[in-house]
Amino acid sequence: MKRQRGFTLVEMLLAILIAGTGMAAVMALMPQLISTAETSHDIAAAVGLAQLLIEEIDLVPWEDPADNCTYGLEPDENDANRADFDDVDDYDGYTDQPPRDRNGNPDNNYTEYIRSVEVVKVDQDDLTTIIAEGDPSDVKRIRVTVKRDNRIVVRLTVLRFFGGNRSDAPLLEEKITPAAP
Ligand SMILES: [Ca+2]
Ligand SMILES: [Ca+2]
Ligand SMILES: [Ca+2]
Repeated sequence: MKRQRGFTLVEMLLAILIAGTGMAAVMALMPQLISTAETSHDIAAAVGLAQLLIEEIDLVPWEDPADNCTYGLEPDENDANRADFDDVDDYDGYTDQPPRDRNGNPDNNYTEYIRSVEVVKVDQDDLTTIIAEGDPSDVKRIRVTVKRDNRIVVRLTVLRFFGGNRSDAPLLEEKITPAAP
């Protein structure tokens, strides 16, 4: 029977060196791994917060029922009270921190997130072109941006068509990862 050969000293040293190097590589990666986990948690939270506003805006009419409707809030509506918002463009310029529900109740689990909404009219024949508020078009673009620590975490964009339909899924337009710690 052949005798098992023991490790030589050089082999032992090599093994220790390799293990040490591997450990050092893992240790060097740790901050990055933690930061990636934080980032994906951050993005998931921000997408959820943006989605809530997108879904709320889905429920209001394309245009105010008033005879003389204006772009943005109509004169009888208050920008401090989202329960007043009753058409898509009323949300243009809306911002909150912490995020609030339609009745103004804050969600204190997400106080570090800032949401803002931009509503613009786009050319119905070229959906990438923004046109003046007074120009005729059957398409409004709604964009919800969620920021944290002065950086954009996510930006969701949907198109809303006259008559009530909107583009299928919100487009996750930007997903900016945080700077290295
Ligand atoms: Ca109204
Ligand atoms: Ca309006
Ligand atoms: Ca309105």
